[in-house]
Amino acid sequence: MNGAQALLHTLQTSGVDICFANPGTSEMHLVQAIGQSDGMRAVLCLFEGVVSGAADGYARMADKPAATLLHLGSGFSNSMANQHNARRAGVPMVNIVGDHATYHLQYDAPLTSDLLGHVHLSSAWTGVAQSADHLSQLGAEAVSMSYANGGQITTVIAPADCSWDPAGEPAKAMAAPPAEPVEEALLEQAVQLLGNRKRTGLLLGGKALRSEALELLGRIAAATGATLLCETFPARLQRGVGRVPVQRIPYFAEQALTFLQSYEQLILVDSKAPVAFFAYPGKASWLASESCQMMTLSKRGQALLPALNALADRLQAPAEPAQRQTPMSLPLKQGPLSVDAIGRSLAALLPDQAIVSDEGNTSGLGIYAHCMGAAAHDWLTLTGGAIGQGLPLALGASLACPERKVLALQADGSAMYTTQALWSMVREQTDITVVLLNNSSYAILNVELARVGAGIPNDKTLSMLDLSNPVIDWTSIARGMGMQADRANTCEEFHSLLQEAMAQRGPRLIEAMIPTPRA
Ligand SMILES: Cc1ncc(C[n+]2csc(CCOP(=O)(O)OP(=O)(O)O)c2C)c(N)n1
Ligand SMILES: [Mg+2]
Repeated sequence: MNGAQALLHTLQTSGVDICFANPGTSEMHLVQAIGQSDGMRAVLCLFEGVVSGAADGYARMADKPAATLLHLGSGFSNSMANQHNARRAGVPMVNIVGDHATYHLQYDAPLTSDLLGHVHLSSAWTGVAQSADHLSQLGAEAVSMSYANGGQITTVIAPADCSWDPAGEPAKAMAAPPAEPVEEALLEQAVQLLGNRKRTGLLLGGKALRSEALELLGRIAAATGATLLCETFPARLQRGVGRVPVQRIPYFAEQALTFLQSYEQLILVDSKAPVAFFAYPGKASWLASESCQMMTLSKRGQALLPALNALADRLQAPAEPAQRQTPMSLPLKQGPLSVDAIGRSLAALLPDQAIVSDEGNTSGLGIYAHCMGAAAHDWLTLTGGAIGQGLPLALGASLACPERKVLALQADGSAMYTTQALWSMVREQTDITVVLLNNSSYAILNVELARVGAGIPNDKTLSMLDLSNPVIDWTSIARGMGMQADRANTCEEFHSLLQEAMAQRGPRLIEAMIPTPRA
């Protein structure tokens, strides 16, 4: 057995059974070891941003890490934007990054770079292998540490000689670090705040947005009159019919300020204090009212369910939550296609237990609102704001949950960052429907341009936010990667294509031609 084979063995006995890969020469022994393994699924991705985004989507749905396989500093840095989104999502992920052989580094060959510098930007734990045996030991540690703090990114740097040198026994799997309990004093403080009759919001993020936690929070709301609020960009929100609904904080700062103004108290549950996504001249960054009292009940990675159970008990919460979502969809529209019409169709057609990867950007927010009363589903969003996440995330989510329909709500500009994901969706025979929202524009940036007060834009400025010259033909792009694709210009065409897609399995793309917003 060589170091690469020992590492593979250790990863698998540690529960890692899928690897999103874009390898190079320094990873050839690892590729060979994956090829020889029975239990490790290998998913080739044609850009590293697809690798990291897919590993994120996989982890959000499977609650365990995928491995990535990346090529030296340049390969790793190509994966960076979606590493960032994954870090913000708080998911477990295990990067395996090949490096030059230990004795080769001194020669500064062309692909040599500051690999640790790249890796440290997103990785909470990093190990650099010194030998073949050390490599599999680091594999065990990396998987274990990926579960720390509720989920984090770990990286094993694998010099080529550590992969090809002979190894002894593969390292044994290591237990995940235990979650810390929520402090007693904080539970007591929450009981006090929830009982003082002030207007209180429970601001939820992370794992507090899973259905089991939401049930408890809904009961706590029923006992106390508190309102359940949701961070603007949740990693995974379980919603739809039968679930406990939450109110999502708006994206635009002025709307968020108004939304939060009346809350005298905010109790943070696995979430951060609400701040504006960007600064705008003369506008507030801090979104809660100045007099709002804020407390953190639980932080990411703490044992949330026992704490919520204890809180519900102390408050003698009723068995039923304050609210439960009932079915809701609006009548379908006719005529030229619009975001509103897409939302209505989705609300009506989303199958039970669908997974939505929302990188719809300007279109996504409206469609989200429409789907409130759709069948029970999981909604995944752009946690770190670095676009190019939606398609890879859908790919990973689908591989984690192959029996569930995945819908990628995908804005056109963002889709161009990681289009290669379409190819892997086809190759892996995923059950993904991509709704490609073609507005031929960086629409949000037209809005932001006005909001930051940069002055009256001229044509040259506006051209930097415009995707209509030439218009991107998404139907052809998808077909070029082997994916069934159709274009919808009207509400009726869209609805019938979506209906067809929801009724069958397999990857396909619906290019939704929606109006181009004008600045
Ligand atoms: C990695 C990264 N690069 C650039 C940006 C800046 N940016 C934010 S939104 C956006 C354009 C989004 O356009 P599109 O995806 O078509 O969505 P639309 O606004 O049209 O709904 C850009 C370039 C970013 N957020 N992340
Ligand atoms: Mg667009």
